[in-house]
Parts: sequence; C-alpha cells; structure tokens
Amino acid sequence: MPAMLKLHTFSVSHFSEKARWLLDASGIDYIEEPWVPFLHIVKTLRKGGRGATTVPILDTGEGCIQDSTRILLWLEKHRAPFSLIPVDAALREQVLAVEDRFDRVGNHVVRYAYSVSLDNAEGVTKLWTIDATPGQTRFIRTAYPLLRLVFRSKLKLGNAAAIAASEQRFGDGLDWIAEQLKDGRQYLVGTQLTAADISAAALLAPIACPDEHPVYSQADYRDGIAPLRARWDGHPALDWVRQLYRDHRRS
Ligand SMILES: N[C@@H](CCC(=O)N[C@@H](CS)C(=O)NCC(=O)O)C(=O)O
Repeated sequence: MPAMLKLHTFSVSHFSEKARWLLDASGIDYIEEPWVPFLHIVKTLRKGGRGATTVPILDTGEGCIQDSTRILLWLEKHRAPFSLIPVDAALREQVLAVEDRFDRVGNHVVRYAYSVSLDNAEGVTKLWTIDATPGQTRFIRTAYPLLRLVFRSKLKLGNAAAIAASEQRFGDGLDWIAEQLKDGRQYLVGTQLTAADISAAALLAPIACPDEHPVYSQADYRDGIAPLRARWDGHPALDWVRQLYRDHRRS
C-alpha cells in the first residue's frame, strides 16, 4: 500500500489551492501540512531540492515533488486512472496547455493582488500567520516592515509598468475564458471537469473570491482587495470561477 501523501502549502496560496483541489477532485487521500510564509524557506529548499522556495510540495513518502505542474504530472503517472487529464492525446495536450496558460496568469495574480493590499499590515500579517504559532505570529508582525520591503522588491511593486502588465495579463486570462465558454459550455476542455478548469479557477480565485474557499471567502480578505473586485465585478470568467467552485469544490 502506498504511503499517505503529504501536501505542504500556505493556506493563502493559490498554487497550493490548485494542488489541493487536484487531490480532492481525484479522491486521493492526503494530509495537508501548511507552512508559514517566510518561515518556509529552509524547509522548501531542503524538501524541494531544486533551489526553489515555493509551495506546494507533495511528499510522496519516497520523495518530494515541488511545483504544482510537476505534482499534476506525478499524479497522472502514479495514481492512474487519473480522470483530471484525459487519455485522448489531443485533449490531454489541450488540458496541459490551459494549465500552463493559467500558471503564467497565476504569477501575475500575485503581483496584482499585493499591489493593492501590501500596505495593509494588519490584513497581510493576518493572512501570513493563519497557520502560525503565537511566537511565529509575533515574529512576522515585528518583522513586517522588513518583510514588506523584501516582498515589494521581489514582486516589483514599485514598478507601475509591471503592475499594469500584470493587470493586463490577468484581464487577458479572463477574456480568454469568456471567449472559450461563450457557446454555453461548462468546461474549458471536453465535457467534464479536468485539470484545465481546476488550474484556471484556483489561480483566479484570489480575485474571484469564491464562497467555498476558506481564506478568499473571508470579509477581511475581500475588503483588502476591494478595488480589484470592483474593477472586475461582473466579468463572466469570474462568475464561471465562482460557479465551478459551487459545483465542484467542497465547502
Ligand atoms: N510554479 C510554481 C509556483 C508556486 C508559487 O509561486 N508559490 C508561491 C505561493 S502562491 C510561493 O511558494 N512563494 C514563496 C516563495 O517563492 O518563496 C507552482 O506551480 O507550484
């Protein structure tokens, strides 16, 4: 019997949500071990072994898979039959192309969302300390001015052109979905839920704020990104994300 899978995440992370949803939707048992942003760095370097500090990381008991796309491909190979990637070669290629498209949009979502929220120390530290001990919370709160500077520089939040480009890429992602679904279809590829839908919805969820997401449904979180919610309110792609959560995501 294979070892119980362990998924390392941040509760607030949309790439973690993508991996979590892939596992949930395929009915695969796992336990989640959320880490605290900034206190995760040594652990991710050690477990990931690739010089990268990102979550999600899937610990399979025999090794660790870092990166949501690599996790998806690992599940397809090691947890067959894996219904979220079609067996048909052409459909499989389409699913992986959509997944790749929204991974790239997902990177822009981070910059775009923090561009309006990073100055809200109270709101952001609350998000970063969801899974922290009291001592870790004190550390994050005390260090916030410095962490904020590091984050600001890493995400290029002082660069208005970079933020505008991220907004553009986000809007392009939404428009692309609206175009795909304009004939009334429910799913991005084929006639059933695939990793394409899960990737797109999970990576847009920080701005769609579906009720079923434990963090993005919170009033404080929604207030923190209010300008972006107002800007994109009523876009059919965000409505589709919320509908997909209602139809396919446990509460
Ligand atoms: N390509 C990666 C991106 C993951 C990613 O950007 N994760 C963010 C959280 S949403 C992270 O771990 N950031 C912390 C860091 O870069 O150290 C994936 O698909 O897993």
